[in-house]
Amino acid sequence: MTTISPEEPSLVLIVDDEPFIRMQLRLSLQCEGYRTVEAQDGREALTIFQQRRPDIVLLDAIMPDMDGFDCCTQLQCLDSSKYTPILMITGLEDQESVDRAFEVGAIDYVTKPIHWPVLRQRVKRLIQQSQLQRQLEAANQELQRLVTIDELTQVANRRRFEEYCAQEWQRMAREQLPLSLILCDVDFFKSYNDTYGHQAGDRCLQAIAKAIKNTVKRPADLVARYGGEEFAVILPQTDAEGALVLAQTICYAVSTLAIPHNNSQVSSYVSISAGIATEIPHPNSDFQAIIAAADRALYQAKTEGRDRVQL
Ligand code: GH3
Ligand code: MG
Ligand code: MG
Ligand code: MG
Repeated sequence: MTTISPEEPSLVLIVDDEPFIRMQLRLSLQCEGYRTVEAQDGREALTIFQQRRPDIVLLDAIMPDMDGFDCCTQLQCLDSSKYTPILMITGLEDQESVDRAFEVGAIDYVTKPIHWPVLRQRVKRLIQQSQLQRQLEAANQELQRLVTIDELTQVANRRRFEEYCAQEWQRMAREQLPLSLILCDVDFFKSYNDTYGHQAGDRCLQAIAKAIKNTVKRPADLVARYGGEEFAVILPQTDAEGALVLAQTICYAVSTLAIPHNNSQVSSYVSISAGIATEIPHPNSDFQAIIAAADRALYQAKTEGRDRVQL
């Protein structure tokens, strides 16, 4: 993005049908250190906007072919224009034109003849504001990622798991469809850490999370790190049979990672046990019920020998 880079001057798209005004603006803006690009009507402006992604648009209102108002409307429809300020520069001073300019998405309005000291400040401030908005949006996205993703394994964290489980429980209750939950737990992981070290243990968890994630393909399914060496998979609109097939595929995927585990009592490689629960939720019931049921199934898989799936 041109705006984030401190080395590269901001790019101004000048849109006006009068070559003399374009030249005036170009020279003034270039003196201030901006880069400029020009269009002589709305249609050309749209094309150049998409090619060059300017940091601000200075838009004339009256132009042949496509005028500034229509151009502004069309620019608003582009995802890439989200934070790009559009400043209308026009000879139209009547209330209707001013109102219309703001309605179609202009962020500011300046009348001709251009008062350069004012325009200069407006351009500078509008670019600064949009850069700040972009940074805020990026910071927000990062924050959102941090509160929902498990740092070590990059799958959803416990908080996101609980939130999604509650949401899908409600949805399945409304639609009276089955919700399945798979809880997976690494077998003899304490002794894995004791044998290979905690860092190797971390890498093992990362590999397992990746294997589960690669196995679970539907967008509505959620893979989460439920606890230390436990992973959960939420499967909306999935019956017990479907969950069983997926759990078996997950166990197989983990076994084919072939991570040596000399002190496991069930295999020479790292294995997992999985417990499955499936329910068509009763309206007003609590989603914790399905977690407890999956946990019981997991406990049974452990006591019956590990490296297996229990429905
Ligand atoms: P079981 O087959 O019954 O599940 O035995 P287990 O040894 O896997 O179970 P236990 O609950 O005794 O031990 C879990 C181990 O997981 C202990 C803990 O140190 C380890 N663990 C939990 N979180 C992490 C982590 O983030 N990184 C690493 N390396 N180890 C972790
Ligand atoms: Mg004009
Ligand atoms: Mg455990
Ligand atoms: Mg374990």
